[in-house]
Amino acid sequence: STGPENHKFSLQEVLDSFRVCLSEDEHVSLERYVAGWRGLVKFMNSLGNVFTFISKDAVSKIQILVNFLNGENGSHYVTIQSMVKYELENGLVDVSKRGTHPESGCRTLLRLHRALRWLELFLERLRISKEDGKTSVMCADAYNESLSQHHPWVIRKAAGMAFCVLPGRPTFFEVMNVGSTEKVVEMLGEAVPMISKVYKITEDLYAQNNLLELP
Ligand code: 1Q0
Repeated sequence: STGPENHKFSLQEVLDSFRVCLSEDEHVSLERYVAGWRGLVKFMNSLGNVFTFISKDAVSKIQILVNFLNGENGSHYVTIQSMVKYELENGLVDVSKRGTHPESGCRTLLRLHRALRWLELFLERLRISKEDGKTSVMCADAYNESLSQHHPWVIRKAAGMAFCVLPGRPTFFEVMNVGSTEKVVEMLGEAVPMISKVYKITEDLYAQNNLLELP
């Protein structure tokens, strides 16, 4: 078989999950979105133990969403759009302060959504970087421009420390398992706009429903 378990992990496949999670009418498949995140976590863990504190939180968020998908109301969780509609119409979201629904699908996905913006910014920096580019700087800049605004000081501090021990650009490109530098750059050139599109659709949906500050 040619299942993903049976060949060496490639970032290309992971980023493809974000491509195929969009339907023609711009609905976002939750299952595929989650699959994309699973792959990213796998990639992250292959970078070393220091990064598991970061991936742990992503893993638990993924699990919350998988439980909804596999639960008795799973049919309402097929797309991000249907999830938002279902949870809002049924009062399943804590909208202003944490209460009876501290782990709604909407607030859980929002955390991953914010992290997706970091990924978009980071990958774009990586794409345009020169041979001597520092991944730690690219990563930190992308983080400061996005996700950090939602994190308390102590997490920002810990993230900053993790960035410092990131492997260099050559190792990164190698772990991605896409091929030559030119191939990587080409792959990123296709992947980044895809991620950006998924991000934008989710952002607009959340903005329309006043969900961007969910506790
Ligand atoms: C490769 C280096 C990765 C650097 C990623 C930046 C992440 C910053 C630090 C995140 C710390 C997470 C600790 C927990 C935070 C939570 O408090 C927070 C809010 O949740 P809650 O329930 O408390 O309200 N959670 C989050 O903000 C979610 C954060 C998830 C971050 C997951 C990032 C995983 C990214 C993996 C992609 C790595 C692959 C890069 C591929 C590059 C290809 C060359």
